[in-house]
Amino acid sequence: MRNTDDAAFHESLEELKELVVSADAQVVGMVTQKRPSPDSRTFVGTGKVAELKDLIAATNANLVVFDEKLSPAQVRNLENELQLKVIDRGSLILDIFAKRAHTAEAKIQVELAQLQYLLPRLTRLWTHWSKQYGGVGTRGPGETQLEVDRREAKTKIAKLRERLEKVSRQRDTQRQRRMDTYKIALVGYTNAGKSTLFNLLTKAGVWADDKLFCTLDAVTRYFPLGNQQRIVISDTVGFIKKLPHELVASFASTLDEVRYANLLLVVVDISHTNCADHYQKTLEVLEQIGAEKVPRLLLLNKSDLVDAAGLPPLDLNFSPARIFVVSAKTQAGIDKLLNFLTDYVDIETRGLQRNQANNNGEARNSNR
Ligand SMILES: Nc1nc2c(ncn2[C@@H]2O[C@H](COP(=O)(O)OP(=O)(O)OP(=O)(O)O)[C@@H](O)[C@H]2O)c(=O)[nH]1
Ligand SMILES: [Mg+2]
Repeated sequence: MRNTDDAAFHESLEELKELVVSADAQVVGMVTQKRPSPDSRTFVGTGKVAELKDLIAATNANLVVFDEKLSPAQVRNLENELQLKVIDRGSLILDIFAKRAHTAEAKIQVELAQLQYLLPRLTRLWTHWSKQYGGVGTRGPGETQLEVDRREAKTKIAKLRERLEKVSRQRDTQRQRRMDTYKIALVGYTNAGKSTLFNLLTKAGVWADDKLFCTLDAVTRYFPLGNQQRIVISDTVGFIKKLPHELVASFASTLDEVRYANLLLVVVDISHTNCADHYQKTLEVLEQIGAEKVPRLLLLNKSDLVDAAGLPPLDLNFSPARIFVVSAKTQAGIDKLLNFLTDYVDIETRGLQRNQANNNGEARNSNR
């Protein structure tokens, strides 16, 4: 709430609304405040807290969500004053992740992030609230764990880290086995259309929906392309602004699919008013996870919803030959993309095989 850039401020709130809906809650009212710096006790000022109280009474709200990160003390103070559960954007995102986590790995990752991010922000109110309302902001694999004594949390965190490392090692082994396989990963902002494209390209039935964070687990499938036998493609978790760093850290092993890919297909929803912003955020996360050097193509998706010809260029530094205007819905532009990919991967895999042959040769020579 302290953003001075008006447009970004409102866009962020619009996105928060989408997040609330994706967590199966409903928005009944909104309060904004601009001030040079947040109040250390209650984030917003005293007047705003009073305004919030009135709004809560008028709308019968049972949860307040803040768009910015709150300190554990601010959560406590706000809950005391409002007598209502208070969560921040990070907790809300965690909640959506918790709901969508299906594989063992995703569950451990969410649980770890919950213990690190949520535990310090939980108050006595939450147990009661969680039972009564199903607990947006506190449910998920770590729900029962969150009732543990805070002193036990450290031990739990250490145990979860250990389990995650084990899973990560298994992934490494699988990846080693796939060394001679060409790996493509779909990446991009949440709701860009990655899973829809993935399904179209692989005929897999991965869940795609107009909700944020449908996909949590990286799904990898063989990708039939030309005469190539050994290509896999992965669908991955979407990115978003103000993602709690605890969550990015926990999902590091899933995001390895991106880091170790041979080619990234960066998907952008060009029909979205904030697509340039989403694209920037995607580039930032790619850098954050050490994937900035992986070669990429740019897919401008949902072209059926806009006049793509009239759009300003998204990235002037990007080679136009590597930008594809597509629609996963109408399949426009997909043939052109597939033709390009077939040739590109063909050349690249020949390069890979040459490198591998050289490496093998060197190994033989050094063994002499
Ligand atoms: N009109 C139109 N809608 C699309 C297109 N591609 C995807 N969608 C819709 O956009 C929504 C999001 O698609 P997903 O494929 O789930 O997006 P995602 O990037 O996988 O999202 P997360 O997994 O949440 O990160 C769905 O409702 C899709 O039907 C497209 O080319 N045109
Ligand atoms: Mg998806």
